[in-house]
Amino acid sequence: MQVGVSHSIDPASPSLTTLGWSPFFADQLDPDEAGLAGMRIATVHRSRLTAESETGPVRLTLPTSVKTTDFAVGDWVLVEPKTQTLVRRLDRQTLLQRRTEGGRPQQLIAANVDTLFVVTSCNDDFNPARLERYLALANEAGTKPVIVLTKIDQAADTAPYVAQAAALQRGLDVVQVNAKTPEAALVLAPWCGPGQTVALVGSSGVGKSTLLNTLSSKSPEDAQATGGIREDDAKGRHTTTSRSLHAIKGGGMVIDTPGMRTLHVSNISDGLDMVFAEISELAPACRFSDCTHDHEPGCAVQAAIAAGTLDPARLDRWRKLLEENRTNTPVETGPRGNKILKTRGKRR
Ligand SMILES: Nc1nc2c(ncn2[C@@H]2O[C@H](COP(=O)(O)OP(=O)(O)OP(=O)(O)O)[C@@H](O)[C@H]2O)c(=O)[nH]1
Ligand SMILES: [Mg+2]
Ligand SMILES: [Zn+2]
Repeated sequence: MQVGVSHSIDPASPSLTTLGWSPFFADQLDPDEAGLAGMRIATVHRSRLTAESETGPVRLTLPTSVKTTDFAVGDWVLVEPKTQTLVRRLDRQTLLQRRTEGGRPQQLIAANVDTLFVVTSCNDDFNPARLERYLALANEAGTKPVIVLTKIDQAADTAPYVAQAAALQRGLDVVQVNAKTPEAALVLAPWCGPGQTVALVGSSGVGKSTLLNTLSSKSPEDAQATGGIREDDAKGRHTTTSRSLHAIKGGGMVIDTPGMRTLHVSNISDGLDMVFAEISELAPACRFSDCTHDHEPGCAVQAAIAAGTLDPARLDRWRKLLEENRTNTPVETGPRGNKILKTRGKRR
C-alpha cells in the first residue's frame, strides 16, 4: 500500500498508523511522491536495511549512494513499491543518539521513539549515576523516559529501588516487573497503545529482550534470544548484538537494543537540566551568574546542601556529568562564549 498525498491511498491507512505513521510524516510528502510507499526501518546492517511495511517485512534495495549508517531503526522512509528501492528518509520526530569515542559521528540508537524504557534490575545493576545518563539522553531527544525495574521476583524488597529511581528526576514514572510474566505487558500498557513506539535500553542482562518477547508475544521460534547473567556481579553476556523493531501484541511498536557498556554523553545540556531540575532551578539565585556552586559566597546550591534540602550526592553526579558534557560538546565562540554548536541531529 502507498502513502500518496493525492489520489492513491488514504494516508490514515490503519495499518500504516499501526506502524507509527502520523500527520508529522504525512505532511512531509511532496505531490510527486504519491506513488511511493511509506515503510519503517526495522534493522540496519553494514550493507543492508530491512523495513516493516503494510504488507510485512521487506529487504530494501539500496542505491549505491546510500550509507546505511545514516539510518536508524524506527526511521520512516519512502520506497518505490515495485522494486522496493529506497528513495528517501523522512525527517525524524525524535532521535536517540550517543557519543562515540574518537571523534566519530554520534551513534544513532533509535528514531521516532515516543517512550524510552530505561531498564535496570533490582540487583547490582542498579546504578543512579548511569540511570541519570539515560534520562538526560531521553530528555534531550524529546522522548519520555520511564524506569522499568526488572527481576522483582528475585529481590527480597523492591521498595528501596523504586524510591531511589523515583528520586532521579521530578515526575519520573517508575514501574516494576517480572519481565518473564504476561503481567509485565499490562504494567507497560499505558505507553504501548496503537501508534506508539517504545525502545528498550539498559545494560546487558537486565531483561530487555525478555521484555520484548513478553510485549510482542512471539512464538518460541520467532523470539529474540535471551541469555543468562553472571552469578557474582549480575553482568549480562551481550546476547543481543543489533537493534530491531517489532510489533507489540496490543498495538504499537517496540525497539530492542544491545546492552550498553558505557553511555558517553555530549550535547545534552537541556536534558541534564531536566534531570537535575532541583539544582538547575536554584542556580539563578546564586550571587554570581557563573557560580560553580563550589566555593563561591552567596551560592544557593551550597545553601540548600547546608539546609539539608538537596542531596550532596546528586550535586556531585550533576557536576561530573556537566563537566563531561562540556568537554565533549563542540563550542562556538559566541558573545558569551557558551553558545552550543549543534553538529548533528535536530531537536523538536
Ligand atoms: N527471574 C527473572 N529473570 C529475568 C527477568 N528479566 C530477565 N530475566 C533473565 O535475565 C537474563 C537476561 O535477560 P535478557 O532478556 O537476555 O537481557 P538483555 O537485557 O536483553 O541482555 P543483552 O541482550 O545482553 O543486552 C535471562 O536469563 C532472562 O531470563 C525477570 O524479571 N525475572
Ligand atoms: Mg537482549
Ligand atoms: Zn551557586
